[in-house]
Amino acid sequence: MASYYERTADHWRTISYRKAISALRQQTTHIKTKAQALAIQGIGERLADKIEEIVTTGRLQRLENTSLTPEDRALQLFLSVYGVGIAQASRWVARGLYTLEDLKTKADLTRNQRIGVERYDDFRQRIPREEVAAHEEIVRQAVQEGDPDMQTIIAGSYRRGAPTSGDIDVIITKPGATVETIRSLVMETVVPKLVRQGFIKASLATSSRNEGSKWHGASALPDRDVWRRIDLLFVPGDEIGAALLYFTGNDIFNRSIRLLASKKGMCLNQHGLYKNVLRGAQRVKANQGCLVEGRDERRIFEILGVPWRPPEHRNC
Ligand code: TTP
Ligand code: MG
Repeated sequence: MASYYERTADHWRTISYRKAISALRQQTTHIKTKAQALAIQGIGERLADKIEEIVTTGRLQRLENTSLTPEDRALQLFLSVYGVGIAQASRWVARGLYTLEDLKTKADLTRNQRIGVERYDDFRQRIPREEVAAHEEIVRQAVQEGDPDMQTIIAGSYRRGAPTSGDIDVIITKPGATVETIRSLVMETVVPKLVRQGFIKASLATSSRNEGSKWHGASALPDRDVWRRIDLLFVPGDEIGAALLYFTGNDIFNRSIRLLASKKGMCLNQHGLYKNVLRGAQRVKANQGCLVEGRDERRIFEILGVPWRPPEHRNC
């Protein structure tokens, strides 16, 4: 609400929201009711109502109403296109672009964004569970034609038991294999083969940071014209436990288990659980620490002292 009022140059309301936010931040207990909110200096009736609404419903009607202007709607539309971030979306809106057609004809799109616009409806559709499995089956066959010992595992929301998924996350791994071995099999053999088969429709460029350990793209089943977002994740055998944990998510669960690790002087990431991690101010890591466990997902829970949570119970 504060940023909405800032955009509409309503200074008085902007300031009152800012004050309320900072007063809320300073509370040591969780504010759950209107009465608790009213007891805080700087929070009046109407703000207290909104706080209670957020706590009880998880949303705020008034905020949802702010997306009623054409600019707000355009911004939200552009932000939902694959490959588009807030800075780019805002620049397009400021230039007076409002529709996907405007983007196609008037914007200077990257290759990823062009695919995102052209396949907008496809990528927005949820993917039924059986279809996720069918995509993985095609990938698995191609992978195992190249190396019979290589395995594929579907992670993400599918592994958490979701009936539909936003994309398809496929881990490719093999005991003893390095990320280089897996990457070269996938990039030199599997992807070209699946492109020739017509299953892979497009490769999407990824940020250079993760270039080496994953491939992003789009795929479609032989009898269907709907393109799906698919990620192939290259996981060395030694890291499979930590990678399963990371790529199963969800992101909120990941955040809390990583925080727990850091409170115990350890560090958890997609490669492993590390101990003897030195931290300075703001918990910033001063060293990498030494690897305690990477291979076994259950062992990571044990070492952290957390009872095993099956993937279906990680929907936080
Ligand atoms: P996603 O595929 O983005 O999420 P998802 O599979 O849980 O849900 P969806 O059906 O919408 O695809 O990412 C897969 C997992 O990777 C996610 O569950 C947790 C992890 N992850 C993070 O921990 N942080 C992140 O910012 C992202 C993008 C993913
Ligand atoms: Mg996913």
